[in-house]
Amino acid sequence: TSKTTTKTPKARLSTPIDKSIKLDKKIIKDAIVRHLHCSLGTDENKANNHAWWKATCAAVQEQVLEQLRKTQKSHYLNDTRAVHYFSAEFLMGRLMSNNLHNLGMFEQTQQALTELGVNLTDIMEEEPDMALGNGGLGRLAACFIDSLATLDLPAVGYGLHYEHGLFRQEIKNGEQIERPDSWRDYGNPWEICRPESIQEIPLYGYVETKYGDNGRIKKEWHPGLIVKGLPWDIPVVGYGGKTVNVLRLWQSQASDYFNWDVFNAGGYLDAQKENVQAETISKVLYPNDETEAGKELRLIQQYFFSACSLKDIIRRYKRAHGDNWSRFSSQVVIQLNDTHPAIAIPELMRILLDRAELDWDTAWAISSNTFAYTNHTLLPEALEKWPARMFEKILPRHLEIIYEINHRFMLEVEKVWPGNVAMKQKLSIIEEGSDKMVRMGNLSVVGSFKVNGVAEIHSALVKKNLFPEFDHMWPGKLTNVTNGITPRRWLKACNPKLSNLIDDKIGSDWPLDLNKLQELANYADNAKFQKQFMQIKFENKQALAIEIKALTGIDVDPKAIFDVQIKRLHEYKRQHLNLLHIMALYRRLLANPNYDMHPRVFIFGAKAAPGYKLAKDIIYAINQVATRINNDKRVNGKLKVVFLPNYRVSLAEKIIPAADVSEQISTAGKEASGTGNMKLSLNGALTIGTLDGANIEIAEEVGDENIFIFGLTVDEIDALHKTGYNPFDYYDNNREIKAILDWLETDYFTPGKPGALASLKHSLLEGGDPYKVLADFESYSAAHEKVDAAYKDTTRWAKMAILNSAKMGKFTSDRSIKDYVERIWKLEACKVDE
Ligand code: IMP
Ligand code: B1N
Repeated sequence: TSKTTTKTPKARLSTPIDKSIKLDKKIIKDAIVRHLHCSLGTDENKANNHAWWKATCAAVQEQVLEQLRKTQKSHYLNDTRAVHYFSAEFLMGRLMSNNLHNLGMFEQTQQALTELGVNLTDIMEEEPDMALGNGGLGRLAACFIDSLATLDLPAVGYGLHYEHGLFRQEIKNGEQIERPDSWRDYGNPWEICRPESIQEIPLYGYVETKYGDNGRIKKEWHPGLIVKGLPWDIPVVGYGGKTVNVLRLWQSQASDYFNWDVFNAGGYLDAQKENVQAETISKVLYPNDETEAGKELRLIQQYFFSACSLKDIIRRYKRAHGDNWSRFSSQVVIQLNDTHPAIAIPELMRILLDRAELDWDTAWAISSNTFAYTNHTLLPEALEKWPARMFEKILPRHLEIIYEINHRFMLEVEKVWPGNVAMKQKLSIIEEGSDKMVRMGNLSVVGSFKVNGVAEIHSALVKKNLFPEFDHMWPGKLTNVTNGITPRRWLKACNPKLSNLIDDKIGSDWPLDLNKLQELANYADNAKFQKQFMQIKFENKQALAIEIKALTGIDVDPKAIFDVQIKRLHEYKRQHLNLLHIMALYRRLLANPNYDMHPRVFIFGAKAAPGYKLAKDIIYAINQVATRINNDKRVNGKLKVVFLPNYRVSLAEKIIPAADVSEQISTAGKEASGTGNMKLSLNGALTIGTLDGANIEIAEEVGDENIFIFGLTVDEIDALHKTGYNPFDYYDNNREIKAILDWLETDYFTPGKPGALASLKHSLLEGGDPYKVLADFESYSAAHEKVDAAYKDTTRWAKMAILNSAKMGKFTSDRSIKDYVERIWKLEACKVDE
């Protein structure tokens, strides 16, 4: 089933790096020293790594800002249509290495620093990760803005300037502890504060109904609180260093506006309370990946950044087009990254109706041609619903507008299904019940001109299961754009040795045209190339082994198979399936010391949402099992288990180049796409995975012989539901499963604390095993035996690994962005002049 074709792009590729902007190392060296002296007030002798890092950032930022200025001028003069990517999360990670590579000045900077007696790799470790996201959804946004700039597309990312990003994870006695992330404690050299573009955002209050002279009803919202939105701009450097777009993140601040009365009446402290409330809005990122907490502050965050961003867009539009709204939706497209910014739909309607005083139909035509919506999950607990009462309190005018949108939508439903009350209940934006709820997914579909899922199978399930009636009402509105990753960060920057080998073999333009990697397939059987490829993998494993030792004290052998599962901890991702299999291997080794297996190191990285009990129990279980196995001489070094604390983008960049095996083992139908799967395969790891999300498309690209697929399919799981799934069938009939689950109840892994791991067993038996872990266990175990056999055949493994790298062309985020441009955004590239 291997296929290699990919459509020709519509958006033009940037020209390869222009030599003229490559700076020579003397200039870079002078700039770094100048910043050390003049910006940081230190010198070459006194400076520590942190100061060197800051001075180097400042030197790089000079180049970045020059290109930013040129880009903005060019977009302004050409009055370009632009995409505005609205996302509550941008998981940027570190920017130094990326910016240096994209500007084409990595080597020169490295040399300049070497001459100054400084190691670039060391000082890059000083940069805190910009962790303003939970996982895949936030990192996807970061890859997308990289590709947008690389393809010279006019684009702005809009989001929240959280003071604290995703919590820092510590492991104490095997358990996760959350610590605040303070990424800006010593300042962020990449961001620029723009007080000249502050916005004011109303909240709470009531709506007054007035009658205009023409007898028309006018609505006026009298807010109870106004907060300020202060924008911070992070330059986004495209590969080749020509286009530099911005990521604009909003910080909330108290507005002195409303508090004067209280203040003058002697209520200084009361006035301060409101300040605290206003400044709380952008304080902290909600750490729940794929579960909705339903908290008031979260809705306020969503409205705050959506409203600031819309005002910013409208200000820019009006500068070019005045009060003429007719061209708005041809100049502006807004992509909603899941429903988190969906409140922007009624907000734009409010501005058009109450401020611009347009009639409903005109306003709706503009609004519904402006928004497009990406769905990222089918999990019911992640589908956002807000109590109408909460809405009424915080955003009373928006609730009125939503009711009106729904009323008109219900008339459409009546036309398609006359007299069908059940259908109206099902499709309504308002869920009826004792507590009325606003369904943000339904609002997003009704208010957008396109809706997309993030991998073929996911988009098919969105059509078939989540929104089938919408697909019937508006054929063609629902579509697919398969996710992608930026090969600049996820191969060129994070795996320099492999990148150099690839450059030598096929030339250096693959970062802009990832299908070129296909040429590596010609060397898949070449013994010399295999040796070079596997030698680099080995050296990357040596480097990771040193990191593992430093972080956990555990010794691992780089000759073992490095088998990694790195992703948020969630039952549907089934880290516990991996753990049960590890326990099975351990048991087999204890029963038979000669059990034939190549030594394996299982490596985990995962954060659990702080309130997700079972997820935290699984982290604890992994750590306890790890401790027992790692200290058991009887396994004879054949088995090691490592849990790396505080998994984040910068740690991923170290693990991925060193991985042999990539665990992508979600229950079929649950992982919308996955993007870690693409990163690992691109770096030559072989996937053991289910037919879920983008794994299916990865299998299509690499061919069935170069991937280890196991487990139930979506259809088989549906069938199992119909016949009735009973996990006890597996417990009673499979002696290995029974022994492992019973083992969890003893104190074997938790000395003195029997039952400390019992919650896991209970969720898999009495709990009904909602994610079919036991049903897939045997097939998973069999697939691992195939992995072992394949690894022992070093030639075969090398060939498979090379072919994985070679066949990942489809999964560049440049292709995803080109798909968005063609199917949804209809944008044109805009070259930046010299
Ligand atoms: P923003 O519009 O708030 O993002 O601020 C930057 C803006 O400055 C650009 O988007 C342009 O609209 C504007 N700008 C940049 N260069 C020029 C110029 O040469 N003439 C007029 N406006 C410019
Ligand atoms: O989005 C990624 C996909 O590759 C993953 O498969 C998918 O799980 C992930 C609420 C989410 N879906 N939904 C979320 C995150 C935070 C939150 O508060 C939902 N994340 C995904 C990119 O498409």
